[in-house]
Amino acid sequence: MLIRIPPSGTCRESEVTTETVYRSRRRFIQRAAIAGAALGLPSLAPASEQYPGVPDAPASPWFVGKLSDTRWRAVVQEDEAITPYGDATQYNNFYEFGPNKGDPARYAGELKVEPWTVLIDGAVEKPGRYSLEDLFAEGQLEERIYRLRCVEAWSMVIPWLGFPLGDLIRRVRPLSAAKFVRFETAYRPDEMRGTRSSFALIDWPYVEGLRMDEAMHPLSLLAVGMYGRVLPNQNGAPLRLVVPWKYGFKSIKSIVRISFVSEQPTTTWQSMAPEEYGFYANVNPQVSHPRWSQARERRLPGSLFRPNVRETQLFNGYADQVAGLYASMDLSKDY
Ligand SMILES: Nc1nc2c(c(=O)[nH]1)N[C@H]1C(S)=C(S)[C@@H](COP(=O)(O)O)O[C@H]1N2
Ligand SMILES: [Mo]
Repeated sequence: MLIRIPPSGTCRESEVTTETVYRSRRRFIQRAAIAGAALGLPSLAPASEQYPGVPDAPASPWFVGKLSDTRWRAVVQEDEAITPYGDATQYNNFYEFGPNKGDPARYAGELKVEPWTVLIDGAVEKPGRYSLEDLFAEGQLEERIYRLRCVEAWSMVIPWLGFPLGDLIRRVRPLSAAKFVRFETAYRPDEMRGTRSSFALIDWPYVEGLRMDEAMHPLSLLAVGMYGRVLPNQNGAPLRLVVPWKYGFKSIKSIVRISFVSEQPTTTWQSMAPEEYGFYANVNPQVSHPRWSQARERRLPGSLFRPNVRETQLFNGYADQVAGLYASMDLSKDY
């Protein structure tokens, strides 16, 4: 395994993508695009060539514009196969559309993802209701190939397309009172049939949160796409969080609100079963869930006869990058 982001303890964030590298890369891409156009060549491999068989999807002009200037494969798991698109889009957790793994694929199409706005509020200099286009006006799309480890002990490897969360946070300028970031999913009973059931135990909207330093970490991503295209609705269109060193439930989908707050937010799973799901939810093979071990995981796709089981890694394999965030914490207490 190789991750091209150096350990957080030993590098400054500026080394990850310095402004000059970023600008010269953009210039290079622009020049390549112009040269390619002159020769009648495509400037960059289109998404459909990188991911053959993945269906194209209609996308807004701003997304298409960003896609043409994507930093492909910015973070890569060199020796782990990408989960087939079919598995990543048909085996989902998105309780707003129902409790079964197939429900999101079946029903998430009922969610209207355009137009979409995100409310930025709380302790921040530039609060407001932003379109995605405004939110990421200055951002360059990056492809990040990350493991996703669900607390239910299955995992996938997904090529996300998104923007570093830290860049957005810097742009809206949190005030010093901001210690945590709180995220909220859309709550639209008319479009989300899972929220209409009176049997659902969840108190909607779905809420998640990160400590400010976790949110600023270069691995934290706001995804708008995957497999070279826009996010399918079942995966959290049009905007979802991806925090690869934490259990999947932290990676909140279909975000409509991002709040800068001074207290640790009450999050959905933690409030439902605090002994089972913590606020931190860092992937940890040594801290069992009360009802099952977290030492191993089923990498999808698998089959009854070949379950494809592997050892779960501390921080989902991203310990070199993120362990420093938790140096003074007892991970068995702050699970
Ligand atoms: N709003 C919302 N976000 C959510 C969930 C959910 O039920 N509602 N499920 C979480 C869980 S438990 C997991 S494992 C991941 C699954 O993401 P995927 O379906 O894209 O693989 O989404 C997370 N984000
Ligand atoms: Mo999950």
